[in-house]
Amino acid sequence: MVYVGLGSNLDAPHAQVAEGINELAGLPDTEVEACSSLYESEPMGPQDQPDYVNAVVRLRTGLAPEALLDGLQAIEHRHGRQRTRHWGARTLDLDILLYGEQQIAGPRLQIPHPGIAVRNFVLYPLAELDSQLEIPGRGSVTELLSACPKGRLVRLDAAAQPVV
Ligand code: PH2
Ligand code: MG
Ligand code: MG
Repeated sequence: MVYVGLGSNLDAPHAQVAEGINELAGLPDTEVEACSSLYESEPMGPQDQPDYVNAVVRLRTGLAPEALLDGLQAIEHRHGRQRTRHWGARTLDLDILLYGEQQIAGPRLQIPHPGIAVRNFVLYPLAELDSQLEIPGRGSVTELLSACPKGRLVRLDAAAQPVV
C-alpha cells in the first residue's frame, strides 16, 4: 500500500487538493484506492502564511518509489509550485508517506516520510483510511495519534468537499 499526503495553502487550496487527487489517478499504472476527507490545518513552520488544506490518499501503483516521486513532482510543477522558503506557502505539495513496508533513506527520498509520526494533518487522515496501519519503524497510527495534539485541525464534512 502506498500513501501520499497532499497539502495546499495558496490559490484555492480545496480545489488544488481535489485536482491533485484526480491527477494522481492519472499517473501511469496507478489507481487511487481511497481518499481521506479534506482537513483544514494551521501552518506548521512559519506562521505568516495561510492555513492549509490537507488530505491523504492510498494508491495502488506499479511505479517504483523514485518513478512515483518523479510523477508527483511533475504534478506539483503543473500546479505552479515554486520552491521558496523552507516550510513556506505552496500551491500543491505531494509527499510519499509510506511505500508498503519499505524503508528508504536516500538523498532524494525518505520513506516513511520523516514527519509522519508527529504531524496531525498526516496522522488523522491516515487513521481515517486505516486505523490498523503500522508505520514501519514507528508504531501503529493509532498509538502515534494518541500522542499527537489535534491543534486546530478540522475535518471537513463530505458536503463541504469540492467535486472536481
Ligand atoms: N506542509 C509544509 C509546511 N507546513 N503545515 C500544514 N498545516 N500542512 C502542510 O501540509 C504543511 C505545513 C511543508 O511540506
Ligand atoms: Mg510536505
Ligand atoms: Mg513535499
